[in-house]
Amino acid sequence: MKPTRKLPNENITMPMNRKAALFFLCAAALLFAISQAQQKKLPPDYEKKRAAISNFEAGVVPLFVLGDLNEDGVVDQEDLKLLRAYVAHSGSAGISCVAAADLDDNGSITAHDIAVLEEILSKGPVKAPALSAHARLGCDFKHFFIAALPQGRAGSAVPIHFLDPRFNPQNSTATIFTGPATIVSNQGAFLVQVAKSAPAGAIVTVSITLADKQRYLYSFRVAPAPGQL
Ligand SMILES: [Ca+2]
Ligand SMILES: [Ca+2]
Repeated sequence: MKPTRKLPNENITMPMNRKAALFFLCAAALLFAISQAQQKKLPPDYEKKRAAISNFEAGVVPLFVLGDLNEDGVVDQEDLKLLRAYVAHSGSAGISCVAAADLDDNGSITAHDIAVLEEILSKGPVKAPALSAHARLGCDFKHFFIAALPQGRAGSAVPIHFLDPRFNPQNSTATIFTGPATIVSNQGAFLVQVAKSAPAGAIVTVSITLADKQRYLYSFRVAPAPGQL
């Protein structure tokens, strides 16, 4: 075969460089894919927070911000856009907390949830988003920072725990917004004491203001006493 005119080292070095480049590209793509998967499913401190929750009272679950579909910490028009696309079946790209899309908490995501979010946003920026414990539709918990019991019986206590080391009962506050309950802080958590006389089905809403001044509302229903329907 007639040799082509090439630089003396081109035949030797270029294929190696190409191989090396290909190898690094593949490795980089793999690492990127892994890190993407980890970002989606497992935030860096996810396991640590999960472990913390397992040490709390039985039944304590992480809370998420209702309406914050992309878990960026704010409920805004971007979330509404994602919700509209989801309901129109145009995809769930950008949504990391599907449960946050169930604004009316009925277990499915429909046009009514869009109407609820539109109504919330029509009043201006959401200053005190609602926290929810009902993650049955799935949530990545990219930013989970607080955990609580989803409900409590009359006379019992509903603990609210911080998962973010920046926040604690000393630098944050929790007060009863509405409902038959009082609140105390105890060993790094807030305890919502449900009144003994609280009727089953009553709703208790707690206003939580974190050290960074961000305010949230957490509501739970008073559960029926054992034996009661
Ligand atoms: Ca958001
Ligand atoms: Ca719904």
